[in-house]
Amino acid sequence: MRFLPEMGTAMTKQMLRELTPQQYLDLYYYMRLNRAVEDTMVKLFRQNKIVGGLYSSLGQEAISVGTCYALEKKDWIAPMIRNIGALLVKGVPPRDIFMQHMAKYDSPTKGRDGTSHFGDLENRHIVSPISMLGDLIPVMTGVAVGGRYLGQKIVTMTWIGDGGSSTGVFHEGLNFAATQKAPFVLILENNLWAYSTPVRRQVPLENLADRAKAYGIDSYIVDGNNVVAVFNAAREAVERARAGGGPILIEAKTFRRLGHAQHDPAEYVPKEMRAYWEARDPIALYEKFLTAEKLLDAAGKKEIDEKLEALLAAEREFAENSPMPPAEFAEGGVYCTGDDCHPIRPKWERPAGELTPPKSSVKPVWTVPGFGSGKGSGGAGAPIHFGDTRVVAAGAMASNGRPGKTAAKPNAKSAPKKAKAAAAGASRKARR
Ligand SMILES: Cc1ncc(C[n+]2csc(CCOP(=O)(O)OP(=O)(O)O)c2C)c(N)n1
Ligand SMILES: [Mg+2]
Repeated sequence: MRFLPEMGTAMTKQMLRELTPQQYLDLYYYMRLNRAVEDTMVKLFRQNKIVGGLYSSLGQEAISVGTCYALEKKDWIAPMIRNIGALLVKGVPPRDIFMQHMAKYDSPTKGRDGTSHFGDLENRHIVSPISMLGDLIPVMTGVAVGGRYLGQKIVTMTWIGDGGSSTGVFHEGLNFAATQKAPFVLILENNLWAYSTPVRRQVPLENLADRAKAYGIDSYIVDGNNVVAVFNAAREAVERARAGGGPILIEAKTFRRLGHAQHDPAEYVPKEMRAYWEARDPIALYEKFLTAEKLLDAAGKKEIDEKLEALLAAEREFAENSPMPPAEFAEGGVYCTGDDCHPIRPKWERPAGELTPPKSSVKPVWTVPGFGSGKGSGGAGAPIHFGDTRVVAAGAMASNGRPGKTAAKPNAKSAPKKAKAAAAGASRKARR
């Protein structure tokens, strides 16, 4: 495990990899945008214009923004409820987020969803959130492995909470990602609470990054309220994953400043705890840093304030003016209806040579006889298709463990008992 900048350490440029002035300011802009979008939605919620639940990433903006900013355009994300910042970095316009929560007709799901269950597979490479905590880990591992299969050199990323890291699928997914050496980065946002359960009451670990040890993968611990530290950790993890180093877990330590959602006043949170974290607001901390480093002055800040104000007023107006969907619309688009819904096709047809060493970045630990000799649905050679591989009778196995020339399919039902016993003995021998 590697420890990046300690919690509470003051930010200095020296301890971090240098960023360009534009990168420093982008991180600031996106955190401000993240907060402004959520502030606007709180207003809409209080006016009863938000249809579903409203969650908040107040105080956690540095995590969504700093991690997603480390990705390239072609990379894939799957955000959860507190990752609106990641959507914004990926280029989702605020109006889509507003309309989605207001269930408006022009929203990405055409008013069928009242929160953030939407993605963009075509352009921005966003997989929709899955409410069952942890399920996105195997899904994004699949996307990562799929991208490698297609030679795309992509990295995938998703986020999980301290509570979500105790689900079974978190462990199954991370184990799967580790064994597959998937180019996948998992961000564990430890905000100390899962609903009203403090992290200490649900997991006996000081550092949730330790979960990575069980799967033999590397992990980082980072101050989740320090956007540059988060970005640097994510950038390093993304580079390593892209280079074939396998998945990496980043634990970002932070605090959930509001309740689980708007309905929850979070009175169970000790006052001193809240006060401690409020004093470590990621945007206020970063503003101080930018000012001290002369990257932002009063005029620059005013410019960003005005830009955000104008943008959000226009986006909110658009969203409010969008109609509600017609009632009869509710019954459509519930299930995939084929090409008009989901015109994406699996791309199986690649020659085995492209997928096996030395071209493949994964070393095989064993080989399958007949691998690559099967037929794909289109009739061409299918490199991963075991159905057409000749089944080798144990007796036909040559002493080197490879199939002999006259392989025949064994028929368990009709084979005489004696022959079956001999075959079983031979296969035990072959295994030895
Ligand atoms: C598998 C599963 N179990 C329970 C829930 C209900 N649920 C939704 S959010 C939540 C708390 C999550 O806490 P945490 O993972 O720490 O994320 P945070 O809300 O703090 O960001 C729970 C229990 C769920 N969505 N999925
Ligand atoms: Mg939590």
